Amino acid sequence: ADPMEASIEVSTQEMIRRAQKLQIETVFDRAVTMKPCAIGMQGICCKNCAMGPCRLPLPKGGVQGDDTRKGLCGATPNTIAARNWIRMIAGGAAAHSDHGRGVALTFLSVARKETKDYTIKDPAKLISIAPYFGVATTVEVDGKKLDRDIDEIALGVAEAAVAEWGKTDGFLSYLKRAPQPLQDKWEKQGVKPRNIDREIVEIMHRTHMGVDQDYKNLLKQGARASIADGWGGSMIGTDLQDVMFGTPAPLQAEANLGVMKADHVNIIVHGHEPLLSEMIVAAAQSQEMIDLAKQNGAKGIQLSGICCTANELLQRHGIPPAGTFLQQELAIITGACDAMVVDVQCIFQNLANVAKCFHTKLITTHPIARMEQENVIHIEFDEHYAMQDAMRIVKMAVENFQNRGAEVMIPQHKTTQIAGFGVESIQYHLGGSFRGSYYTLNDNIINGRIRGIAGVVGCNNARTKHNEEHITIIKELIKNDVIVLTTGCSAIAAGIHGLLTPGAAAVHCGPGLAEVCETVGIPPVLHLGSCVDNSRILLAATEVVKAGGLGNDICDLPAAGSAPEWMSEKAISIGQYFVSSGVYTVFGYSLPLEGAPVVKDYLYKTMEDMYGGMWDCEADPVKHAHKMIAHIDKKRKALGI
Ligand code: BF8
Repeated sequence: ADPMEASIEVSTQEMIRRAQKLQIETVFDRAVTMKPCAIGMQGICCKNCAMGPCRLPLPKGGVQGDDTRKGLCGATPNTIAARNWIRMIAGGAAAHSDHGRGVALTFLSVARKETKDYTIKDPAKLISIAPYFGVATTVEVDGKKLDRDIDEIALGVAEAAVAEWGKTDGFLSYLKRAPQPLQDKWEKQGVKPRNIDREIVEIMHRTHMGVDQDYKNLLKQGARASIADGWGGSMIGTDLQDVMFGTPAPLQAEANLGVMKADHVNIIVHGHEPLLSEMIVAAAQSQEMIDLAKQNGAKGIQLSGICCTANELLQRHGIPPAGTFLQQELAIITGACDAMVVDVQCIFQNLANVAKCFHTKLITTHPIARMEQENVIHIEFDEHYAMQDAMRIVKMAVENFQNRGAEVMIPQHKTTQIAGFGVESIQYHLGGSFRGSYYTLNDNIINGRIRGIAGVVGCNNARTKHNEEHITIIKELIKNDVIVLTTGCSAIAAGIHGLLTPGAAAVHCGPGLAEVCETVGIPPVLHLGSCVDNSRILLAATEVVKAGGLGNDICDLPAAGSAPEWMSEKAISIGQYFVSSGVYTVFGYSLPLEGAPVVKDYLYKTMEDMYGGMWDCEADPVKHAHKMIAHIDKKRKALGI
């Protein structure tokens, strides 16, 4: 791979060069030698039964040609593309929601007082979510309303939250948080999720050989499962994480591979669930471990993160992200990573091969995500003994410091950023002093200083130039006075490229947005956390609706969504729940729909009539941003502003 072609980011380029010099294969090399399957890429390969895989002929120029061969069962391109699409949603919703389930079960242990390692750090948040689960927050004693005991509220919320995954009656509790017109649309379309697990299981059933054959019906179930992710598993996950670990507030931190320190023990946490990493923070900051690090010849312990675990630790503790999804192998190639601790999702199988070339201890911690290579250590994390497990892991990393090889090369690039925004802190910065809502934000959208709101989120993808699309799109949006909310690897990229500072406003923004950011003292790009925290964007959008003056539903807002370098199934689930919540959502790279133009049309156009939001895809980042801006302008016009 040509490092300059692989990434726009300097430390990434440096580390790719080093990997090549050391003859260590990375994702960037594999992207050259392994090309994607053209038929799969277009969404029309069906491998759901053993009469296949049936690879349907590609349409030419967007229309089906003379070759109308079908799958052996008769499946058409529409059925196959729709099935494949919603199976991606099932995969993505399952990943987010199983993460959320883990959080909910841990919270149940907290509420039952089975663990002492986790506590309730934000009781106010707990009290604010309790009513959605039907849990009372006050009691009447002698005709007086008194605050209910927080432990009782916790138990009520924990039991109700865990039940959301399998409840037998009614619909998901959090649907009530959406604007009423949106709830009405879901009702009318018949896509209100009943429980989280059921919608995912039903996708697997419907896409089994010979079940649902109507692409429209399949896509409806995809919408329903995605809503169960965004307004269910992910949202509950985010909320209960905030309750246990604290609701984020803006803080300063650094970003990029340069945060690793040659004279410190470097521990990198990678994956998604903060259950373990929160404990690793506590263990790494304990005097016992700091002393042990010094005894082992290090000056201290430097903790950093990769992927969404990085975002979780960043937003609550200011622990710096060492890199995005595509930098995970490179962090080990520095030769300075004493331990990489992983849990679930977005973890390269190749990490073990890279770790083998260095002293790095690669530690898996989750029973559902193990690696077979003999150099991988498995320390299963049990939330009942959380601190004990974390201390064991940190100790192993510290003792490994002295095994470092001579060749350590940490790229000397890092930036400063402000991260940790959320629904509450946006209200603090952009709310009004009398109306507690998003009044200042709405006011500035109405007066035109802020043209609109964009959510730019999601992965990196080795089929595109690392970070180029994220950064080009974000810059183009803020140049045109569109404020950006970001999560996931996109947020890490924005931090690495210096866009998460208040100072970025003067350099990159149009005059209106720059003025607002400078007055309020916020960056033009707000880091809202990890990928499950996209639920924060749904709630922020709902707050904007509530603050008034911009219509009465999310689809009325001058807003748009984007995942410029998406790669995971989770991204499709997120994209679909944004669309199903009324947001025009543009993906970069390519979507697996070209082989089924009818399905593509349904997602890109018909869905707008159903939910107010619709899909789009644009690989060119400048055009991509301008499609979003055009949509924002269309909504401004409709609002008469
Ligand atoms: O959940 S953005 S590459 S790390 S999938 Fe993975 Fe994509 Fe990164 Fe976070 Ni989200």
